[in-house]
Amino acid sequence: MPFSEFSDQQQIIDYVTQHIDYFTDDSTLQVTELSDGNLNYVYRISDAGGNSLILKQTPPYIRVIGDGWPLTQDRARIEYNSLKRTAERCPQRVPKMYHYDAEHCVILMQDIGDHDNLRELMIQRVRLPDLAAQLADYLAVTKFYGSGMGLASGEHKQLVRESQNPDLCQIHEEVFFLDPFCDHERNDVNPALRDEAEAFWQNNDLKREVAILKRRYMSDTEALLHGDLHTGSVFANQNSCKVIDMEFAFCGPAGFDTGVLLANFLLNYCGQNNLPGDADERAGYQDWLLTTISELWQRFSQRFSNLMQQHCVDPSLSDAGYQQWYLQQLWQDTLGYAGVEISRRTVGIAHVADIASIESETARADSERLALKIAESLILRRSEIQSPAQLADTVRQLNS
Ligand code: SR1
Ligand code: MG
Repeated sequence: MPFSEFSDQQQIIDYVTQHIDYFTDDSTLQVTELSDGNLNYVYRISDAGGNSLILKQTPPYIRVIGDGWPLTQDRARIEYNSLKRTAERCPQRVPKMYHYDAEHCVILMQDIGDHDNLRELMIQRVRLPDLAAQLADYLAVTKFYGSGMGLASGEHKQLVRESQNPDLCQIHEEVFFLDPFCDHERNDVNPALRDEAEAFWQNNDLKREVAILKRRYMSDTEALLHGDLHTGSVFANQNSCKVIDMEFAFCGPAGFDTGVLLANFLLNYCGQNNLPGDADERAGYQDWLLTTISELWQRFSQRFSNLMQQHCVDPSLSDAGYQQWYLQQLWQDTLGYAGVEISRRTVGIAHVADIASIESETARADSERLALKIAESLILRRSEIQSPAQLADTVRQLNS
């Protein structure tokens, strides 16, 4: 019988103690529900001695909606495979996995409670000196070794097959590439932004470019993606960062992951115009965000370039001119998908706290207006904006 959900805390404790030998004293175990994403249940199980782990349970529906919106439990397998593959190449960037149970759609993993959600850290304007280097390395290694450059052809084809994730991809095909570019009933539009949203929906050049990006998203199996790499999927502290929530993973265009991440830095930039706090401090943080994007891209492209030069398994993809072209193309894809992510987080169904937490409707619309202008520029001008420096100039100009 398909597993639905644990009915009480004792069932969770029994599950953990029956499946792994992690706690020395089972008598003091406590369960705290942490679920804050849309899709799954997440619990922390801890003992009196300060030991703890996380149980993630994937129900056959979207958690925040309930069984009125069924959703495949195969997403637990997708997440498990992706976590496992990431751990093989970048063990520091993911929580350790202790147990996977395909039948019950449960993953037991390391508690990363000594890290905080990156979105929350950015809203509080916390600067993380090693973040760019850590994420650049994670992105370069996972994209390279999840592609036909780092994997033999047959292995890559096998990866493409085992990473088919049609139901979750369909959700993103709709909420990323359809809804934000038309007056869709699922959209959540600030009434104070209505005029700009209407104009956005009438931009046919934009729709054409989004269709081009969508076709690539739907048909290009270039590399194994995280698939939803926003700042809520990253946990960080001053020394470390970890990436979680891989249920949207599939083989798609590498620039989708880099783009979604970069977009969330820019969404925070837009929010900083109207979040509470000292204006100089907020402007200083906006500079830090643009510098961090630049450092992230420089480090990512350098690392990716080294991997291509030294570890490419396919001689026909080792040509230096091709590799240079590839990275430039990847930058353009990054900008395009960043524009799409910014669009969907501004006028689509799933907003982000960097802007949504701004209480005043008019102040929030001010940040959203900037977000839409940046989104439009990134999508339409992605081949003109050739470097992070040009991106920073573009963003600053739009914000002036
Ligand atoms: C139904 S909206 C799907 C989104 O929810 C999560 O917040 C993910 O970001 C996903 O894109
Ligand atoms: Mg998520």
